[in-house]
Amino acid sequence: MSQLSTVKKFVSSEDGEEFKELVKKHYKGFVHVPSRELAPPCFYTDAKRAFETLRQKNYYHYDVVMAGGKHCSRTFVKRTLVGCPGITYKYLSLRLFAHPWSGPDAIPMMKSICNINKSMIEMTKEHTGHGLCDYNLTLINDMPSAAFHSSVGFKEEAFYGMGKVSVSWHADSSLQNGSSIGVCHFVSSRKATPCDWRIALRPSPSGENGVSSDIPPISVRTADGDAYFLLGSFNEKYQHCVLAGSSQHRISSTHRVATIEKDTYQYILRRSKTALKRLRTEVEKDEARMDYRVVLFSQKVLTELEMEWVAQYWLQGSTHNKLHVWWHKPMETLESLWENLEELTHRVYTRCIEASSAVPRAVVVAILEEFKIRQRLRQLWDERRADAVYKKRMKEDQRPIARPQFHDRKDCLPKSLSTAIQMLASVRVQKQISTVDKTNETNHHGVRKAQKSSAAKKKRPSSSSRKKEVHKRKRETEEENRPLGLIL
Ligand SMILES: O=C(O)CCC(=O)C(=O)O
Repeated sequence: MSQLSTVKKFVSSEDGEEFKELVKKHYKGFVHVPSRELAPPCFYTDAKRAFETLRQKNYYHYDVVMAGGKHCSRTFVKRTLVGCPGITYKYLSLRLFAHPWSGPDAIPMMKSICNINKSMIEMTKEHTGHGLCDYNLTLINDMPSAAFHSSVGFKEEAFYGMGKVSVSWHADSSLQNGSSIGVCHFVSSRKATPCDWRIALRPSPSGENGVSSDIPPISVRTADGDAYFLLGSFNEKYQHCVLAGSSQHRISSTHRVATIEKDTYQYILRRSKTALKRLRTEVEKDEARMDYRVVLFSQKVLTELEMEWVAQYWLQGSTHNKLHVWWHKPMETLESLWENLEELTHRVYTRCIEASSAVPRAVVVAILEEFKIRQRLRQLWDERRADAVYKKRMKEDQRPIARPQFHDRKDCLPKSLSTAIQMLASVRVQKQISTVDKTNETNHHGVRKAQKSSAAKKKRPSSSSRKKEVHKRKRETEEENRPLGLIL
């Protein structure tokens, strides 16, 4: 069967009434505004100039992302992120670090993007059903035309035969529920050739959120300087894609309300400082009084700090670091917190090995389990950094740098935790055996006592002491397995 016979129908903005009806009926929340209707009047010139300046100053870079968290690939578009100071944005397993658009250290070029953002917020608010729209960042895309990419080749849109795809079907991730997305876009020249870049929309194929996947997709032709909005929860119900124009390159600025719960410098700084303070107090205690919950919490934070922040930042190479001037001090602070946490972890580990009989079993279990997780993640990070895509498709200054750095010192743990894991596992087994021994002793005494009393009272011994012991073990195991959320 030929591919064309399997493609489904789509409706284009050039289809007139049919298109208008379909949008009105089934694409509520999608609004396309031509550039002449956008206020303020200087918006077009200011925004176009700002995004073009970023391009001239080489702020846009390709990303290496991991679709489905597995396969590494380079994006077709170059990107940069601008937003509130300290904000980051995670998509396809990659954390992007924003250039700040406000605050004392924001550079004028980024401040002008903050003004564009304010206008985008005002424009969004003009529409009913806009939901949350206090955009806290914009992901700016620099997109080559289909002509530019003829050597590599854009893929054809596979489902509806819509043409060359610049950004394939997706819904934006890491956004606050019910929040809008505002997009403005510009192409390289206005008059010579009409802009033939299009965006396309379709209901989420999963059919979740109550929109039937039978509704035909739409493709919308957009002109230079136009904006479009996906209002309220539209992004949660529909997918969008970008169809490449034939000859002009395009820059789009996509304003979003990103989640901030776990994605800001302020968050990880606060969390790392808390973990450090709590773990320090714990390490200074007598071994027997160490609280496994504090140990577990601090280990989870250490893993998060290492994998989600330090490794993510340095994955993007030396030029990424050079450009992200605002992040230099924060990253230095985070790496030094990581080192302090590692040192204290080393002390807890040493106690587990050297004073194993005094350390509570739950502490050994907590540290062992988190070491296993960290060991696995370190392997995965090494594999990710070594992926062939970097050599094949990224310049040297955009290839990963392996950080954090591990020191070959006595007071530090090595990068590979395999020996530590083995040692902790054997301590856990010893502790298991001694618990069983103690239990047997108790049972033995219990039985002897019961036998005596049985002899005296001619009655079967009660099983309550054994039941109590079983309950005690069950409670201990439950405590060990308690989700971390409960103790934070
Ligand atoms: O450029 C556009 O219009 C949208 C880009 C997009 O879908 C994205 O950046 O996720």
